[in-house]
Amino acid sequence: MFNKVLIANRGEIAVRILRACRELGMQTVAVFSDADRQALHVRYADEAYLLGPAPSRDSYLRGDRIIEIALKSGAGGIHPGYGFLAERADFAQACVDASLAFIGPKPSAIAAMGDKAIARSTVTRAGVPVVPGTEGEGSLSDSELLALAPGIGFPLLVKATAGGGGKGMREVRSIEEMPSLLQAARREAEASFGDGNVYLEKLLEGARHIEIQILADNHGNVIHLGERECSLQRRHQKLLEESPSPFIGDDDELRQRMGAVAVRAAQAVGYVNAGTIEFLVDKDKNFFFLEMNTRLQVEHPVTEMVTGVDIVKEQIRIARGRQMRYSQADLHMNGWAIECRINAEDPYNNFMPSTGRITHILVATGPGVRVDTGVYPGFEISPYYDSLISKLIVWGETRAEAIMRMRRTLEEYKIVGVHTNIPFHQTLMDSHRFMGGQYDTRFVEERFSMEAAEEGKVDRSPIAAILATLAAHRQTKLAAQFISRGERDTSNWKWLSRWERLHR
Ligand code: MV4
Repeated sequence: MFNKVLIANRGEIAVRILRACRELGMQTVAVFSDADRQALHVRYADEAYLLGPAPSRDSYLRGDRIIEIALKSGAGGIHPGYGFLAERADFAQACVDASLAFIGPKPSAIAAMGDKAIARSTVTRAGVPVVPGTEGEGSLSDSELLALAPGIGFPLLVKATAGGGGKGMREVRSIEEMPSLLQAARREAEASFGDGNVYLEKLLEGARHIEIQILADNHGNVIHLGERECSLQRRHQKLLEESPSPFIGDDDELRQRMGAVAVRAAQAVGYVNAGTIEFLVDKDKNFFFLEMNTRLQVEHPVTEMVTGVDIVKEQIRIARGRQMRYSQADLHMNGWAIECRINAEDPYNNFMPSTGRITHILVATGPGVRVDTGVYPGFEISPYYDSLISKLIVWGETRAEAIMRMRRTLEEYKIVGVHTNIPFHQTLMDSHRFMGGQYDTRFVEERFSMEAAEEGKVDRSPIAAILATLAAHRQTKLAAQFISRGERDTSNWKWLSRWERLHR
């Protein structure tokens, strides 16, 4: 059994995992790239080793080097976090071959769920409902797909079997446009995954994207931790998640049915450790399996806030062969949690990534607030990795309290030096459809605009003056005190009355 963990990741998730290790009394090993010499995860760990140059393929994707470092440092377990090597069956196998515990599922479960066509047929055999589409595990030619399409019906989606997250996906509205869209999907899948294989699914329009967190140990126990609502996305990047889902709300019967189905899907591949089953839920509350993510997810904190379970600690215990500390009967969802992903990007300029040095941060704190971050003042945001700089998570007794708290927290949070999408989240918090929980997967792209925020926009010149002062005093710690609260209408009274009107 291991007492030392290597964290094969960076940024906020590496810090999150380091904290769990520390609380469990375990020793930690960090790895880092040239671009991350000054990173927080390096400072937090007991030991840290350089992997190589900044590009991921030369650093965080170097499974061979990471295993070598684990063996050299005496780490007995490797936590992959999310992204990078987290869902690579070959890496999980290489860990096992080196007698290292991969803190995640078995390689066979990663592989079975990694091929979306195999995942569909495997869970179907276990009685899990899937969206109508092509069946079986083999690859189908264009002519076979064209012959099957009318039976499925239009509109439909062409999806990459190696895909997930929307890459290599094409919407097809008629048989005429299908041949060229099949080619486009195959080309994109080939370029992204080195595998051009595709399958078909009927397109479900206006559906919600809701996922169920599960945990499974090596003793045959599998439990679910309720759902997360993930419909607020832009170009397949999630921006905000909440738990419970406002669509499921107090329909505990639906929650338990979806949870039981998620448990069955996990059992179908002999799943162990933390995982997530994604569902599409239509307006009549019919739900369909989409795919399983065989990793810890970015948005796991909202589930932690409402269930009280520390998912990362539980992952480590499970990997050490222990029994889970919870049974299904122990788990209850308490209150409401919302997570805003704070990205270094400009919401006023088509969400363009923003790089540069963070000069000042005023962190939001206070009751019911959690901030998971990998940055600090002085840290340089490089273009090499994703733009997530922190996650702002709030808890409230009710959804209304959580939204009020998120508004307050977004007001408090100041990051100077790079653009962030904080104004996007503030606009979202003011949106009537968000307040009412009435949104689906197309909301951000089709019905939401930053213009609404621009409308009542005030003269920003005082802020410019303050920032100029800040720049002049950047050497002094005092300068941070000058960051103003901004001229936004910060009164909650107007907002409260809106809320009440909406719920009359
Ligand atoms: C779908 C779908 C509708 N019908 N499948 C997107 C990423 C991947 N996890 C699966 N995804 C979807 N699959 C069927 N049969 C809707 C989505 C979807 C989506 C689609 C377009 C734009 C944004 C979206 C956000 C979430 C899910």
